[in-house]
Amino acid sequence: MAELLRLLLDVSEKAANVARVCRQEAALFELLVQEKKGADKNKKFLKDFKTLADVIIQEMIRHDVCAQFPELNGFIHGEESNTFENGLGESVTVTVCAKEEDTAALLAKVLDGDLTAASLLTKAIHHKLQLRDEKAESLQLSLSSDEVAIWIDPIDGTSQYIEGKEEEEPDEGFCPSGLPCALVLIGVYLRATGQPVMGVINQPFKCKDFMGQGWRGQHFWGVSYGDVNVCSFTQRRPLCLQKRDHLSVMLSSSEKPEVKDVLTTLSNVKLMYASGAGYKILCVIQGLVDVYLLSEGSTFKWDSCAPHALLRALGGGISDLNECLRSSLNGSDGRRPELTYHEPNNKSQGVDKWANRGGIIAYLDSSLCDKTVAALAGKI
Ligand code: 2IP
Ligand code: CA
Repeated sequence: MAELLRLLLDVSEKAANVARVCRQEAALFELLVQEKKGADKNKKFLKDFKTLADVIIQEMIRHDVCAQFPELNGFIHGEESNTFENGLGESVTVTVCAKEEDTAALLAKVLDGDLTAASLLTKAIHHKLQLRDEKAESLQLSLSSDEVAIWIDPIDGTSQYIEGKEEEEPDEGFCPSGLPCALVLIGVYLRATGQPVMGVINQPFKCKDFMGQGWRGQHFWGVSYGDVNVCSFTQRRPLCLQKRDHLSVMLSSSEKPEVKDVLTTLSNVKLMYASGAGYKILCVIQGLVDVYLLSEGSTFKWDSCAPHALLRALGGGISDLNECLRSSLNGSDGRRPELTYHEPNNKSQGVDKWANRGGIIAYLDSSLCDKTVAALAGKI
C-alpha cells in the first residue's frame, strides 16, 4: 500500500501540471469551460462549471492507478462524468489511452481539431514523473490494495480555478479566495467500513515562481490505518490551541445567516472565510483555524475524503454536523460520528447520493469541535 501512496503523489503532481498547463492560454481555457446540467449540477450554484482540465485529470488518475493496480478497476470514483461536448456540439468520452498518439487523437477531437493544444495536454498527461519523498518511501503499511477504493476531486474550488485571481498569502497564512484555493484531492477509503485511510492534497497554485511567470505548487499527504498515523508534515501546534479562550471558526461565505449570527454573538469566537471546501479543511489541517463547519449538505464525498485522512493521521477528524448537534442535545457526550465514504444516500438522486448530507465539522482537536457544537446546539 505504500506503493499506492507513492503512485498517488506522482499522479497528483502530474494533475497539478495539467491544471497549470490548462490555465496558461486564456483563450484556450475559455474554450474548455462548460456548464454542468441536470442531476450533475451542484444546486448551490447558479452556474456550476466543469472544465476539460477536471475531466482529463480524473481520467488520467484513473488510468495511471489502474495500470499499476488493476484490482482497483471499478473502485475509483470521481466528481466528474467523462463525457465532454466540443464546440461542434459533438459528445466525446474523454479517456486516457495507453499510447500517447491515441490520447492526442482523442483530445484533438474534444478540442475541435486544435492539434497544438491537444499535443500540449498529451505531453503533460503522459509525462513520466517521480516525486522524491523520503517519508513516503520509508512508509510500511500492511493493507492490501483490493481492500480499498478511491475518491477523486480533480479540481476542488473550480470557480476559483476558472476566475484565476492571483492572490498572495496574507499574514493569517491562508488566502480567502483566488487560485491558491484550487486543490487536487485524492482520498483512499476502506471498502468494508468506508473509513478514510490515505489522502493526497496537491495545491497547484501555491505561489508565483521566482521569475513571476508561472506557478509553484506544494503537496501534502497523510495515512491513518491501524497503528500507523503519518503525515507529510509535522503539525506545528497551532497558536490557537495555546490560548484556548479563543476559538477560530472557518465558514463558507454562503453559510446560513442564523449560523453566522449565533457564532458572532459569542465573544471568544473569531469567524474566518475562505473559498473551496478542500482548502478550508486544509486550513484546519495546518492549524490555521480550529474548526471548519458547514451546516448544509453542499459538500460531497470527493471533497472531504482526502483531507479527512490527513486530519485523522494528525488526531483530528470530520464529523456529521447534524448528528453532533443531535447527540449534544441528547446529552450523549463524546459521540462524534465520523463521515464514511462507501455508502450512497439511497433516497437521493444524482450528485446528491454522495453529499455529506448532514453538514460537516472538521477539527484537529476534538475538544474544540465539542465546544463549537455546544455553542450551536438547539440554536440553528
Ligand atoms: C466545491 C468548491 C466550493 C465549495 C463547495 C464544493 O467543489 O469547493 O468552493 O463551496 O462546497 O462542493 P464554498 O467555497 O462556498 O465552501 P468544486 O469546486 O469541485 O465544485
Ligand atoms: Ca469539490
